Amino acid sequence: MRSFLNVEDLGDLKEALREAAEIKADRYKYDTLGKNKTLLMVFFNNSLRTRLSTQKAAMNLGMNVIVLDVNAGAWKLETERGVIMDGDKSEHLLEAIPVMGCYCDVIGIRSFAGLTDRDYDYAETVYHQFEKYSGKPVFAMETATVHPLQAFADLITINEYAAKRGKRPKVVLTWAPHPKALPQAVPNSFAQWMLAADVDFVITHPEGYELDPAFTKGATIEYDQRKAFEGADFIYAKNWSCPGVTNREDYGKVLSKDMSWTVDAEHMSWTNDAHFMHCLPVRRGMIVTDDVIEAPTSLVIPEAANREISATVVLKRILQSK
Ligand code: AN0
Ligand code: CP
Repeated sequence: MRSFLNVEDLGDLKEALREAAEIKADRYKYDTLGKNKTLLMVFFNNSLRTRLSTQKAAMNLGMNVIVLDVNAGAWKLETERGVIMDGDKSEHLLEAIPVMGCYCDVIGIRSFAGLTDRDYDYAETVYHQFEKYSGKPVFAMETATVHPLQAFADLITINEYAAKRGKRPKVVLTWAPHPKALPQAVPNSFAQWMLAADVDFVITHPEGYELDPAFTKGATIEYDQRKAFEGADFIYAKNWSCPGVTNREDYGKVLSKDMSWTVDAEHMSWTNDAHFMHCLPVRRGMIVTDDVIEAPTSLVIPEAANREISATVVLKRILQSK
């Protein structure tokens, strides 16, 4: 695997889940695979889980790790081509990327959507520049439109807990309110991965929040949140800003802060005693109430723990295919 962005990059999902279970049973099984190989993690945005779990995954495989926080100590980078660099940006990404490629064997990239230029974001411009100019295999640690390490960890978690229920699970992705504009990467990837998995999948959100059909084709969209929640085994909450599908000018905007969408105990009472999930970080009182996130059915911590597993599988695949 030279690039990890979409669910198809992983190939057969059942095989990937089998591999995840193997790693989970013995996470050091391949601890010499990465000897003298260096992972460079490049962060253009903040992170807690991705930073720690991906570094841990690399250490499980015996790799060395370098972390670069672009906005904390590196030169300010220009990303557009053809500009006169007379402002505050000292270096161009087109030099920085091949230089980064000189010092490592694999590169992970976190580069969120800017949420102002839909075409630029949805073309995955920054990620593809790393693919093209670094000379190394690359993987997404949340890029402009996707967060596949998260979606893979979510699938691993759903697979584990669905097995305990003994039925094909109903999984619901619900929009929930948030004070700031957030990217669509997490819901895009979650939808893409759920549609490739063996689950009944429903998406619910207020009108205007339709996700890009490239990620949701084939999913059931139910605008009535209560109807969507009925019979659900897993409730996956997430805020996202307007994807600009029905109205391009609204791209990246906060269209609603409707608190009736906050997942509380009453919402959960409509479900089949569902597990609550969220990728974290989460704002309590906005996305979910304290009692729901603290309930025994909440999976937010096991889900975060599985980030180490999804990252170990992905790095292992990258190392093995070199
Ligand atoms: C980010 C997002 O919504 O994409 C990261 C989530 C993993 N969240 C925030 O910026 C709060
Ligand atoms: N879920 C997730 O990716 O968290 P971080 O933004 O803290 O890495």
